Amino acid sequence: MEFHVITLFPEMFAALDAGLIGRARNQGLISVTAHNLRDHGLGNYRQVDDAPYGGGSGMVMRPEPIAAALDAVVAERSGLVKIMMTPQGAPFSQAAARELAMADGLVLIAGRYEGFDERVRALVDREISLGDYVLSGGELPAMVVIEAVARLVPGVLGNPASLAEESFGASELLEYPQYTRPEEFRGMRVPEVLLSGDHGKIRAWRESEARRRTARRRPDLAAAARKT
Ligand code: 9D3
Repeated sequence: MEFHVITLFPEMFAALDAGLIGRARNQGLISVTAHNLRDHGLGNYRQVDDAPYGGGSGMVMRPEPIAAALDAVVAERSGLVKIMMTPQGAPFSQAAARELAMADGLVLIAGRYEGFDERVRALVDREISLGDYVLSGGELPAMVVIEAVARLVPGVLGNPASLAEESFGASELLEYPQYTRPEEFRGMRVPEVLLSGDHGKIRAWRESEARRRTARRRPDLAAAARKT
């Protein structure tokens, strides 16, 4: 699967050289290419932004450089889903990641400044937000989307059992508490049931802990899980 990003800060995407995503790229399972929006900037100053019509503070991303960058990426490629990263987009979710993983590739547009010229919306297939908090641009959100989607590409996760287990959706429970060695750490002991070797009892304990924890911490998920 191909991931393309249109950004003023292509160097930020070096973060995706590391870890699972880096390995998947080296194996040729996915590719990640950051395209510098400045290369499509206007005039001698390669301008990509301008003052808002009607006045107001801050600068707005002009549509032409984004259109030119999108055209350059999409040329001679098919099956790419075009996505704008914006605080006004649909909240990102595991369900959205699953949908996007069916595409041949994604083109993510990461903005800076106060936002995009409204007409950029006409150039994309969808708009995604990471959630209701203020960031400085769309680069980190774009990386989050790439990581979440790339993990769903066959072969990227070494261990497909972990993929089967993590069917995280609107109607799933939080994870049960996990322990490893030592049996006692700073006076805190591993629950006796996990040392018992009774796999039926262990399964029941994990399920009830997952329910209890979800009810306390995520009543929204607990309500959704009750309906299934
Ligand atoms: C503080 C500025 N805001 C009010 C004028 C508007 C605003 C503009 C641009 C707020 C954030 C941004 C930059 N953010 C993104 O490009 C972004 C984002 C985010 O800030 N939060 C969650 N998801 C996303 S996706 C892209």
